[in-house]
Amino acid sequence: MVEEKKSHRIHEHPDICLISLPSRAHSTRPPLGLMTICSYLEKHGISVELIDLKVKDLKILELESPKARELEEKIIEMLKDMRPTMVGMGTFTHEVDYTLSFAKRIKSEINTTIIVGGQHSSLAPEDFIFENSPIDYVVVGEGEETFRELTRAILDQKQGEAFHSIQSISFWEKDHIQKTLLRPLIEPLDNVPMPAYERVDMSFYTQPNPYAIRYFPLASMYVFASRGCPAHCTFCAIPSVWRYNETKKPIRFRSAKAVADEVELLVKKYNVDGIYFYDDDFCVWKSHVIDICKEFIERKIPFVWGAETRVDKVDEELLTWMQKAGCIQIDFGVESGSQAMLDAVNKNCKVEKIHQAFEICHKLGIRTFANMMYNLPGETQEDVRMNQELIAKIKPTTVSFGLMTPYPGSQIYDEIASGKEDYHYFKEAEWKMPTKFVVAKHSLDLDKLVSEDNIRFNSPLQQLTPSTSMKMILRQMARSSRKMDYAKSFFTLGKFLVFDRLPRMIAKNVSPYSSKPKNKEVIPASEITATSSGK
Ligand code: B12
Ligand code: SF4
Repeated sequence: MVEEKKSHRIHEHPDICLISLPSRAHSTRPPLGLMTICSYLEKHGISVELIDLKVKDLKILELESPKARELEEKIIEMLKDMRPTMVGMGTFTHEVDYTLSFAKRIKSEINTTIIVGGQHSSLAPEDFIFENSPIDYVVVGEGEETFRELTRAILDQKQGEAFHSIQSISFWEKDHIQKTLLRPLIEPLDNVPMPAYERVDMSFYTQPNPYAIRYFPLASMYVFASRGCPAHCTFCAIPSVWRYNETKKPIRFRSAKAVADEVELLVKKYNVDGIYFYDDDFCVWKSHVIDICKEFIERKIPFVWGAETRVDKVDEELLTWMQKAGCIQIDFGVESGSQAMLDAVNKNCKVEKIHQAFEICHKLGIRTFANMMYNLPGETQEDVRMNQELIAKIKPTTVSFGLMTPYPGSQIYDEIASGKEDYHYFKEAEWKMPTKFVVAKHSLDLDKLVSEDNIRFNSPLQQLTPSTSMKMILRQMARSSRKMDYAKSFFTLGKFLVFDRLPRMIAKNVSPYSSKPKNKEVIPASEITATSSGK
């Protein structure tokens, strides 16, 4: 079951070993943060290994499960063999306890310096840095440059004061946590190299899967063309993620050339047919998006792509360029059909804009994905009705209803959650909405509402409706070198639909939030219906 990445070890005793946690072993999305750090450090002469074990299973790995333990053992064995000077890990909020206990284990098995970075540690370094913590340093915010300086100082065996001058780190000193000044964000963004694709199992990540360009199993990869988002939706943690740094610049862009170079590499070297632009909002800067499209068209790169954006960021001119350049699907963060709810979460967008964006996409034949949310602050039954009415009118190819979950880093979390004692609520495998996170005013059963609306407004026929996008996808598959992979993946997907999805639809249980039978492996919510809050 445990699949080791195919690439051979490059360094005997690397300066640093980056570890992707076992909870991500099933994920078909690569650890882009770790991969980018890996290329950045290597570019600056620091030797890096990356452990990213995979399991060929669409089901989530619970951190305490035997399979996750098996992976953990394997990682420990690899570390013992490798003996790196430092170990680095990234963490999500629900992984705090696990990261601490895993770090303790690593410390006792191989005495090494342990560094964590990523979303949660940037938000609350004190969760990792305390007296006798197994974690030595936290890297706050954007990791590349800070990590480079930190590892260099450790390798050069610098002491005490030297660490005070490294910006954006936290560590324990005598009897308190020391937090250094925050550093500016990296500019221009092209100074950050491409992720180290050669260090992960690309045959695993590029196998056709229906989660990138959603619900069409293409051999795909994820690419970022920018970092950040200028909006301030109150349920979203993204604005905080890149603002941990001193230059609180809301968004930075890669050049059109750098984006096209990365896409070209993925298409030519890894036979990828689809790219999903994982930017928080791909269309913030219209003329830049058009430049990117022109670059794709001029280079005649044979691929199709999808991206996430807001309804108020697109118009017919932009969408026409995007389609010409291969865009087949747009994921919109619609959230709600009620103006009052959009205002309540500071979406800063008018309902009319939703109608306009979907009309243009329909006119051009571009597939659409609408992310909708229930459980918005003060939501009434009338708001619920308005959501349903909106979806019936705008007719997206796919709609995903989710429940607003207030993640740390979001404004709503600050208003209603208490801190550490709430972290376990974010465990992906449990998906139980605690009463304290219910901010809707009505007393409808939220699990049931989400389940029923996901069934009611999604039909397989919608997916197969002929459109320009559909033609483009089929043409891409026809010219692909992966035809056999596609045949196999349709069979696997068919099996999943018949034996898993269909029975759950009949049982009216496609809500990621409804209780799951114990001891049964669970398909991750992010894989079934990507909630808007997980954007
Ligand atoms: C891709 C993605 C995922 C992928 C992760 C794939 C993977 N293998 O890593 C998937 C789909 C699995 C995922 C799942 C979830 N995600 Co997510 N995800 C993202 C997304 C869109 C992009 C992350 C990314 O690749 N960024 C690009 C890289 C370059 O940036 P980065 O990862 O942040 O890394 C940088 C720094 O953080 C730091 N860094 C990161 N790791 C490390 C490690 C070390 C040692 C160091 C020094 C530095 C460092 O340096 C990196 C380079 O600068 C972000 C939004 C965003 N724009 O960041 C949300 C985001 C990170 N996700 C979020 C959430 C909430 C989740 C889920 C909990 C949602 C859910 N309910 O399912 C789950 C958690 C699942 C799990 N078991 O881990 C939140 C985090 C909020 C929080 N407070 O924790 C975000 C911010 C989105 C949001 N809603 O606000 N996610
Ligand atoms: S929900 Fe989307 S638009 Fe709003 S802040 Fe988050 S990423 Fe930006």
